[in-house]
Amino acid sequence: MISIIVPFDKGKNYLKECLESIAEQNYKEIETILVKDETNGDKSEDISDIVKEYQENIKLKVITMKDESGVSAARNKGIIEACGEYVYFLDSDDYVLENTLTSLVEQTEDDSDLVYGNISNSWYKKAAYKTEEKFWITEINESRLEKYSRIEEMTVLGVLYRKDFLLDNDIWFDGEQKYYPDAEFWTKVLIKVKKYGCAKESTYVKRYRNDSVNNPALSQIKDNDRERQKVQAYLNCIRLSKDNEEIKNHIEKMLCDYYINEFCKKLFEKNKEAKLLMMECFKESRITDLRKYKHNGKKYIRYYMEGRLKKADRLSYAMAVRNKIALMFSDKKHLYRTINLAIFRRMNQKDNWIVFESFIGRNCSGQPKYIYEYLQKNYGGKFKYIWVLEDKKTNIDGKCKKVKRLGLKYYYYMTRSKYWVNNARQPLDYPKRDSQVMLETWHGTPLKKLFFDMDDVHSDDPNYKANVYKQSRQWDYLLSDNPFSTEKFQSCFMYDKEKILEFGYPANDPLYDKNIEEKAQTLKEKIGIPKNKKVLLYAPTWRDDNAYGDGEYKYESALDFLRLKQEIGNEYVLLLRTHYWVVDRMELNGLSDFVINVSDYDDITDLYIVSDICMTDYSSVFFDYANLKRPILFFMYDLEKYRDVLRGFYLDIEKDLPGPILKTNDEVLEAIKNIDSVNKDYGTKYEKFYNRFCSIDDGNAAKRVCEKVFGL
Ligand code: C2G
Repeated sequence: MISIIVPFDKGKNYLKECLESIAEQNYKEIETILVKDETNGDKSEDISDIVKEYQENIKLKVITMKDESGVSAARNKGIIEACGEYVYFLDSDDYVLENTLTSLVEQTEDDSDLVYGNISNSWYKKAAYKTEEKFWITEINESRLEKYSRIEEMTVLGVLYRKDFLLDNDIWFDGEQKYYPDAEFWTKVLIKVKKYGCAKESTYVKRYRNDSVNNPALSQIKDNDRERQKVQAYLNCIRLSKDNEEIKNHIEKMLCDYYINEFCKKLFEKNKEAKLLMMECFKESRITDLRKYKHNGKKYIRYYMEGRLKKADRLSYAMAVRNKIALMFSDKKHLYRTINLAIFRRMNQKDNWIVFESFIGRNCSGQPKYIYEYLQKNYGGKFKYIWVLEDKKTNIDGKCKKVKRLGLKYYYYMTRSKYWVNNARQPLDYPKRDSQVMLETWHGTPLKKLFFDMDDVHSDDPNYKANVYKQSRQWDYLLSDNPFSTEKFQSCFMYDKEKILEFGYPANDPLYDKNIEEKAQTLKEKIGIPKNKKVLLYAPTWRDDNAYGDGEYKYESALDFLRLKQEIGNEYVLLLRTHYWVVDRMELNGLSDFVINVSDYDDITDLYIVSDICMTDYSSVFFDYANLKRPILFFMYDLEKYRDVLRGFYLDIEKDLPGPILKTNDEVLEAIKNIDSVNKDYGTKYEKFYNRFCSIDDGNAAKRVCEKVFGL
């Protein structure tokens, strides 16, 4: 029998996936020992429902720890409780693929001490696991050691241990080690192991955690003692391996690399205890060959071998100053930031300066545009208006200063202006002054789950949640269009309700303009829409998992433009509006008199005004468009994937949407051709939807916002 040892402190969702993966194992002769940290008493997470669900089929036994905590203590307890011939460590935030245990067991022989398998890393839950993720086989001979370049890579996971091998050799986890318990345990194993096997079909999936704010992994916890513990782990491994030349050499090599490349950075700021331990490491390791290290590396090692810690501090300080200067001149961004901090920050702040930015400077649109226009019209010269843009040629009505995003002038105006009005996230590391006021208007009512409400993050940046947390702490106000958004923004941004302005969206003000019909005619001419044609606006959103790189997404849709042209081209033109993250620009061969590509048109509000039907997928555009009470269609050709893997929704889409969900081109055409009956069918739902999401918008949102934020 195999005893699977699962330490748990928090993270119920992860735990469920983990236990589910045990239940799905082909191999059934198992027991599962869940060691639960309850040192927090009542505050510890209640997992009784999960325990109940899995109790029977994976023979789940729960042991609680009330006085001790940490992975080391939990695993040791698990070993003591284990009844199986073999033990297998599985962390509660990880999972195993179906054949993992069977293939490990198949490779055991009577006298083998252990069998090791593959370890793979993934950001995703099991349903979305991709086999192309980083993958390595954990060999335990010399070549396995070669694979480790850092002590934190040494892992006890993915391995089936014969329990008696551990007990006979007195191999336990060090209870003192909170962050790096695996290194010592694994060093002991490597020293003692005699016979082992390898199971190529076994896969342990180590899951990265994407929410370091609420649920940090051990490696993400910020703790001043972390570095000391790491050096202690090195020291213990060096001591343990003193009679095994090969293991000792490898650990010393890792130690030197870590010491030179990481530890010696800002040595002068380091904890004394960690430095003394590091000195101890060098004393015990007796490294003789320093030839492979560069000049300063050699010096650093010598100083610590000779106990001259002050000298090493001084060298580290000189290197830090040199690196800072080099960085400043190697990269404009650093230079500007330094000038900003050294010069602009010392200048006084201008109380009537306002910086506007929409969609990271890509255009002049959204709430910032309409707040700007309201102020220009009603308060003209009272303020100085600054627009942040990627392209300074962007057309903006009224007198304003245009500055290039992230250029030197950008820093100048950002630092000196009292107000910032934005509709996306500001640069992560922007040093905002306490006296500045930031109005985050955001850009839509969310259908798809955002930030802290998402389970997995499939877009590029794994630090998404931690970043948005940092950014949203700088917002003084967050604008909301309806009570629903107010509720969701509190959870998705972890944001205070008191700072949310539920005032409606300024960008929807023009949708209540009495002269909207005339405006539509003027805009149609400007865009080049033939007078005799009706307009279908197609405005889908982006796909998190389909990108060229950071913030550069691919166009993806199953919409068949040619077929649409053939069947409805006489009556309609189609305005193709890709999302602002999407960089692909479609070839429209043979479609020029049917499709007008308006992806680069500044303001989507104008496009709403000229359209007779709006078709989207999961984008928030329909919440705004619904203010017009015109028909809305939802082309959700990839609904299952988008809902179950990529994002998930805040609404019950079958019940709440104000239009039909269409999955094929046939269904799209059918709906467009019968748009009057679609209107009829969705009349009641539409009205309910309008009352729930659009009832605050009335054409005066900009006024309300300006009066509150600028004290007018
Ligand atoms: N947008 C656009 N063209 C599109 C899609 C969106 O101009 N084809 C603009 C609209 O102003 C829309 C906003 O970008 O309201 C947000 O678009 P979403 O597709 O919803 O995507 P995202 O930028 O991820 O915003 O809470 C807001 C959203 O749910 C998240």
